[in-house]
Amino acid sequence: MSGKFIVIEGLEGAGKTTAITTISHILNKKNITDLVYTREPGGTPIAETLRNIIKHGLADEPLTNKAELLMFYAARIQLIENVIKPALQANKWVIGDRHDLSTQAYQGAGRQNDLMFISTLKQSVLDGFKPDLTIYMDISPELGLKRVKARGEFDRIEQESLTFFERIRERYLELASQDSSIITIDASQPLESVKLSIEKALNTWLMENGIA
Ligand code: Z5A
Repeated sequence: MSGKFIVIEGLEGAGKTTAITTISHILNKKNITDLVYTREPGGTPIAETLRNIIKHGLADEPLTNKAELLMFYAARIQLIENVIKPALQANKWVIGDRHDLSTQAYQGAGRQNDLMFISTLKQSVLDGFKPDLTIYMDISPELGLKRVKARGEFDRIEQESLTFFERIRERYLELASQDSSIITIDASQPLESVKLSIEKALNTWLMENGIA
C-alpha cells in the first residue's frame, strides 16, 4: 500500500476537528491532495448504523460493555476493508478521526473490559493493520468536557463520570509513551499554539519518513 493512514485521537473537546483541518492544510502544501476522511465509529452504512446504536442506545435494552466493544470492532473492520484499505491501495492518504487507540483507552481503561480479551479481539479482527502515524491530542477531561458542553446534550458515553475519563486519559498517555508512531500534542494550549505544535510534529514526521 502506498498511501498513508494518519489518525487523530483524544478525549472529547481535545480539538480533533481543528487538528484534522490543520493536517489537511499541511499535506496540501506538500502536494498531497488526494485525501480521504474517516470517523470512528462510522464511515460506511453498516458502521454508521452501529455508531447510532453505540452513541444513543435503544430504548428498553441496556447495551452491555462486551456488546459495545464488539460493535466498535465490527464497525472498524467494515471501515478498514471497504474504505481505508482501498484508499491506501489507490495511493490516497487517509485521515482518521479516531481508530483502535480509542478502543484501548475507552473500552480498556474506561469500561474496564478484560485487557486480554481486547488484545485477542484486536489481533483477530485487525490482523496487524495499524495507522502509520497517530496524533494524540492530550487534554484534561475537565477542560475537554467544558469545551463540548456548549454543544448541548451529552450522548451515552459523554454522560460517564469524570473518573471514567481520567482513566481513559491515563491509558492514552501510557500507550503513547510505549509506541513511537504516536505523537502527543498538548491540546490545552490556545488554538494557534496547538496548530503550530501539530505543524512542527507532522513536518518532522514527513521528513523522517522521506516524504517531504
Ligand atoms: N469511542 C469509543 O468509546 N471507542 C472507540 O473505539 C471509538 C470511539 C472509535 C465518538 O463520539 C465516541 O465514541 C466518543 C469516543 C467513543 N465518545 N465519547 N464520549 P464523537 O465522534 O461524536 O465525538 P468525539 O470523537 O469525542 O468528538 P468531539 O467531542 O467533537 O471532540 P473533538 O472533535 O476533539 O472536539 P472539537 O469539535 O474539535 O472541539 C470542541 C470545541 O472546542 C469546539 O468548539 C472547538 O472550537 C473548541 N476548541 C478546540 N480546540 C480548542 C483550543 N485549543 N482552545 C479553545 N477551544 C478549542
